Amino acid sequence: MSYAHEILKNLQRSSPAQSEFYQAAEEVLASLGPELERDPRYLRHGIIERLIEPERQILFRVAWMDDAGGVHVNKGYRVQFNSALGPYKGGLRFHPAVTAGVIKFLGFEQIFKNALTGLPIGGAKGGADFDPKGRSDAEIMRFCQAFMTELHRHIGATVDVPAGDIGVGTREIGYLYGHYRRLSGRYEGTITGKGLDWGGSLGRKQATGYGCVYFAENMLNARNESLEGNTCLVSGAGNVAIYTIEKLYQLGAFPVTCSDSRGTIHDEHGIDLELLKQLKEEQRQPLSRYLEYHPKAEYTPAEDYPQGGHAVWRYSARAAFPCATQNELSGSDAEALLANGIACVSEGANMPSTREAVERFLEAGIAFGPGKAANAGGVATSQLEMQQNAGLTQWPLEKVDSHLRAIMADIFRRSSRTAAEFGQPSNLIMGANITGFRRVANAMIEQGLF
Ligand code: NDP
Ligand code: 2IT
Repeated sequence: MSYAHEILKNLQRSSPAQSEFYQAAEEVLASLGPELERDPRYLRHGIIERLIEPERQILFRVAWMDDAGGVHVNKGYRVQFNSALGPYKGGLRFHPAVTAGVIKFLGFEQIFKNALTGLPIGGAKGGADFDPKGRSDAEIMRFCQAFMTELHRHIGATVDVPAGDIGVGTREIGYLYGHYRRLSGRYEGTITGKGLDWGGSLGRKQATGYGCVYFAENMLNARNESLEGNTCLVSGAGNVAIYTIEKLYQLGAFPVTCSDSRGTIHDEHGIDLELLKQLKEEQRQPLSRYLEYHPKAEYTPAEDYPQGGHAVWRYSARAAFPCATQNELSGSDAEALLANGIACVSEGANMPSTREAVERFLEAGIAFGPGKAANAGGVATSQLEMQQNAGLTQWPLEKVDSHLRAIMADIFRRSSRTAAEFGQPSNLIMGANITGFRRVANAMIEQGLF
């Protein structure tokens, strides 16, 4: 049995029923093989065994009261995965499908993503199996306060710095940060994605989506192509999807789809971005209401996709941006995209493409940007927010955006260069995994065993 196989088998035995975590670990281990052969220090120092075991996992009860006085209990998580490169850093996800395995997959990916940014941040993730849908503002606030009542003792500006993810946007960050301040008595950069008047960074809200499009443009430019004038597919209708669509328009591309958990919109005239922001960002409405304003757009309900995923990938386009959730793009979706002439896939979400889909894209040799590279602009800009908080200052938007552009270009350049070292210049999965791994692994070796 190979070394990687043995590690994965042990993982399944010691951490049962965490399929998303195995999937993420398997993908990373599969691409590290040649690097582990090249440098025997990694095996000697037990780097892989240490990397796949979180440094600390916090699991806690979150008890809160709804507006009618009913008591609810949710599971809260913070997985502090690796701190070799800096304070733990990563988002919080509030979604009913959250489990320990989901948080571990996200935390594991975050280690390599954060390493790729070149900035001093370790990897972590957290969240709760709480469903914010249909809850009043007061209920959301009480939940966030209950969650922070436990979390606050484990975080700090140089210890662990949470941020948003699915179900955690500016509103939730506000309630979380407010309660953190109340409990700790400190006004410091312990959470990122804050409001612009109370410590937030200009450009953080837009950063993941913008960064994901910058990454696609880097990949296409290296192939003497660009996004300009091209039809694009976007899934999701949340923070990442909205600002992916905004940047696509700014670069002269033409996004025609978006989706939420209930269905998909295809608008051949291009997605109405202002309407999308109004419906999803401001009013938290179902996407189907788009049809009230654009009756000629096409709407496909999620029920038509009982295995998960959505209709987005059935349309024809040159570039695709999966920006909703994990495993939302299957092997057959990848085949449909390829048959329709897709040239570029840039992952705004974390692990949105299944194993089978990734294999199809690599075989076809299209420009494929894996999430840990393509969506790293969000966490990178979070780190810029930490820098601003530490310096008690706020940078102009142009400065943040020029840093973001440079970071995305640098991630692309370094990942491509590493992939080329191993004779596979267009395999950015291998390139990103090995580039991120080297930085963390070397820091772990140099800092001694723990
Ligand atoms: P949001 O909560 O703002 O939006 C998520 C969107 O995806 C919503 O439209 C939601 O639909 C849809 N969605 C969520 N779960 C499902 C599901 N199971 N099936 C179908 N649709 C679903 O989250 P973000 O935009 O912040 O996050 C999207 C992805 O990007 C996630 O994978 C996240 O980990 C990743 N990411 C986010 C970063 C950030 O800075 N926010 C940074 C890097 C990666 P509905 O509206 O119905 O809930
Ligand atoms: O997946 C991610 O990178 C995020 N949700 C953002 C993390 C962060 O700390 O900004």
